[in-house]
Amino acid sequence: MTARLSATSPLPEAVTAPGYAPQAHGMGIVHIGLGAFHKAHQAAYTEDALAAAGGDWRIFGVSLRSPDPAAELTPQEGRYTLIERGAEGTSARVIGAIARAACLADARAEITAALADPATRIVSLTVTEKGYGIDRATGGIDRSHPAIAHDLAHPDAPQGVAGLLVQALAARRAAGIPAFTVLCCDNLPENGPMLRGWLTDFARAAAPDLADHIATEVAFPATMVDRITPARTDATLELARQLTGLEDAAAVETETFRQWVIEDHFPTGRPAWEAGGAIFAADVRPFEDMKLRMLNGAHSMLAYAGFLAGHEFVRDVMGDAALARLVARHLEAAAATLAPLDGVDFAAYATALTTRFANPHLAHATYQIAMDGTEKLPQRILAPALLAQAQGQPLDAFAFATAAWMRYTLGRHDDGTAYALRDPREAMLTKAVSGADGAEAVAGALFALPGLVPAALAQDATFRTAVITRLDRMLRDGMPAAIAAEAA
Ligand code: CS2
Repeated sequence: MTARLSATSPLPEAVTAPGYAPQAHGMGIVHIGLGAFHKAHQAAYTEDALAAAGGDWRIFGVSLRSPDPAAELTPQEGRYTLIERGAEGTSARVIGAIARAACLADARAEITAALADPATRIVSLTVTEKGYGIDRATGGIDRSHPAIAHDLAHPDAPQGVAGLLVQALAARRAAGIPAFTVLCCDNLPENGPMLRGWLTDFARAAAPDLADHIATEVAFPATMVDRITPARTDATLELARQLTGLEDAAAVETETFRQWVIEDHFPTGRPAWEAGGAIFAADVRPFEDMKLRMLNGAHSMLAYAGFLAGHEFVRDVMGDAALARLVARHLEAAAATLAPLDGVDFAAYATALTTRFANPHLAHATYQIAMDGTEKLPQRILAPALLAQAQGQPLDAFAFATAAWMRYTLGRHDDGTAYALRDPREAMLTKAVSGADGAEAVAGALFALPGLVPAALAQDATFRTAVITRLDRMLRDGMPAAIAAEAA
């Protein structure tokens, strides 16, 4: 029987072990959202920071709902194999930065205590766009979000990010302990300031005394995070077994590329993340815009079009010449909406993205990226479309991406096979399009949904026509033909 990975496992020479003694370092970060992306990104940077500069910065990884991450990591004393895959080959390292892992439902008292502990100086977050409960129209809380509704009603037993943070910040303030820094690592525009406004709004409703403290004294540095990390599959675990000779239930596969741009505002200190290549910038927004509109925007477009054209993985999309041309067109259109950024060549960034998307070793499912469209479209597709419209630039790429998403909301392939939308607003979408017959009716129903497509686009005849014409082609001729016509 193969032995299970642990802190004392001997590792083959080709596998990199932690370059420091993990147990000699205390915890300084509570991370909420213990998924593959955190393990491939922030934990890897923290690993490099610990090896280069030390400090009590190990991570307490928390999942809000799923017991799986802790069940996988705990028997391995937090260790896991990070498999990095690029054209240049595959390499593996064992990460020691996660000291402890727990699920809120099983370890509430311990998690609450860690959040209130003076040793915890940073609370970082990767709960995905839909995890917070942000009303995008106002930037405040969405009271219909299940976690927000629950936490307002049960402030002493919160289940969501807002309730946990406010409870912990209140306890720290009452005990005279400085607030931790809140570090949002999700793909949201201006994620730091956005989170500050949102949490302040929650506090106004749940703990009014705390609202000013959050608005003015708690640090919310903005970040741009990037590393393409597909969901783990059995193949990942098998690869980890081959590379390490060990059983590892928590292994993660990712690309070799990684990027992290962070606003350097950490009043209670931070790890030396620059040791891992993190860039500290005074203004993260231009990097965030570039990444959201180019990488994530192209990702969403190719996910809807690719999934409906029968491409399972992003690398298959890049092997479809017509669709690859549309990816290039999308990247160019998105880049045209950006203000120039010193030292960054958007054309070179676009070329690098096409190489990353084509990575033959990454099985990144189009269906995975297609998830949660209503949470992703605003910053990825609709915001740049608005800018392109205002600047008199062509809208074709954005109209095609919007039409592909609309086609996806119908929940069935051209041959009638059904699939789940996997969107927090699935019920609303399904209701809107049910009974809508033809492109004009479907687009009309989706354009009319509250709080999704900005009025300036939804009511613009040029954009509407551009979307409807494309959706009509997708519905009549099928996605492959629509792609071919678009790329011609
Ligand atoms: C993807 C992102 O699933 C998605 O929506 O666009 O997860 C993407 O892979 C990352 O942002 C890359 O850094």
